Amino acid sequence: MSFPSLPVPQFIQIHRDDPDAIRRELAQGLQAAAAHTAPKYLYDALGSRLFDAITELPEYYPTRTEAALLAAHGAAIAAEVPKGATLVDLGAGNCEKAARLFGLLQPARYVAVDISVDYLRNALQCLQRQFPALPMLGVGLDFSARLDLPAELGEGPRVLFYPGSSIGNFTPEEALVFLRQVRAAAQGGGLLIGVDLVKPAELLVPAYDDALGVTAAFNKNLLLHLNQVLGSDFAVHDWEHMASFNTKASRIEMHLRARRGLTVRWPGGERRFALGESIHTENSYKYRPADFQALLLAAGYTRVQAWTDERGWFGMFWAQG
Ligand code: AVI
Repeated sequence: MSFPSLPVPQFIQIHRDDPDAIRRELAQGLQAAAAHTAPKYLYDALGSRLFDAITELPEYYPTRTEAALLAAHGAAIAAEVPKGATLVDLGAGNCEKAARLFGLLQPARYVAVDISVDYLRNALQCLQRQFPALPMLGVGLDFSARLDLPAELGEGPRVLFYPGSSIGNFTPEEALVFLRQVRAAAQGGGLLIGVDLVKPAELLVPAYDDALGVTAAFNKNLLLHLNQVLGSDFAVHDWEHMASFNTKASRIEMHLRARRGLTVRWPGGERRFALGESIHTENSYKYRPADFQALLLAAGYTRVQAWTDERGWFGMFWAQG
C-alpha cells in the first residue's frame, strides 16, 4: 500500500553572529556608564516560554486586545491587503497569529521568520499538515539588526506581518530604519503591524510588573542567559525586577536593580554595581495613533489605515508599500 506524500515545509538558517562578537557586545553594554543589554537576550528557550506565559496574564492586555481587534476587523483589514501575496511573519514563534489570518488574507505562500529555525520547526510542521496546499518556508534570521530576507522567498508582492507591538522594543529612530527595510522587503505589498498605544501608567505598569511575578522571572532569567553566553557569575537573588513608565519618552522601561553592592565577573571582564544601580534590559514604546501613522509615512509608505479597539488600547495598522 502506498500513501500520498505529505507536503513538507522548507527551512533555512541565515548565519548568526559569532559567539565572540556576541560576548563583546554584551560586555560593552554591561560596562557602559548606564549598564544595558539588548532586549533580544531576554529570549533564550526559558525566556521564550516565560514570554508565552506573560501573554496569558490578566494584566498583560496587548495579546488578547490585538487578537480581539483582528477578529472584529478581520474582514475590513482583508479588504485592504492584496490576496495571493507571500505572507511573511516576522517573529513568528508558534505561528498561531498568522495562521488565524490564512482564511482572510489567502496568501500564496507562508514564510515564518524567527531568530532560530529551531523555534519554528515543530509549529511549521504541524501547520503544514493543517494547510497542505500552502507552501511554507521557515527562516532563521535575527532581523533586529537588519532585515535581509533570503532570495528563496522569490519575487512578487509580500505582506509582512509584525504583530504583538514588538516594534515598541525598538527606539523610534531604530523603528524608522526598520520600517524602511520592511517597505523595501515588501516589493510593492505592505505591512500589517500591531502597535501598543499610550494609556495611563496605572494600566501600563501592572502589565510589566504582574502580581504573579512572571514578568519578574522573565527579566531575571536574562541573568541566567548571560551566565551561559558570557560566562558571567550573576546570582539571580542579588537582583530585583523594576518596571516603570517614562512619560516623557512614552515608554515602559524594565531594569534589574542590584539589591546590594556587588561585582559581576566574566572571562576577560568585570563590572562593579553599587546598591540600587541597575541594568536597563528593555524599552517598550507606546505610541499615539497619529504619531505611529506619521512614522509609517516618514518610512515611505504611501497609504496608511488603522483600526483600534473600543478602549483605544491597541492599534492594527495596514501600511501600503
Ligand atoms: C515582545 N514585546 C512586544 C513585549 C512588550 O510588551 O514589550 C515584551 C515584554 N516584556 C515584558 N513583557 C512583555
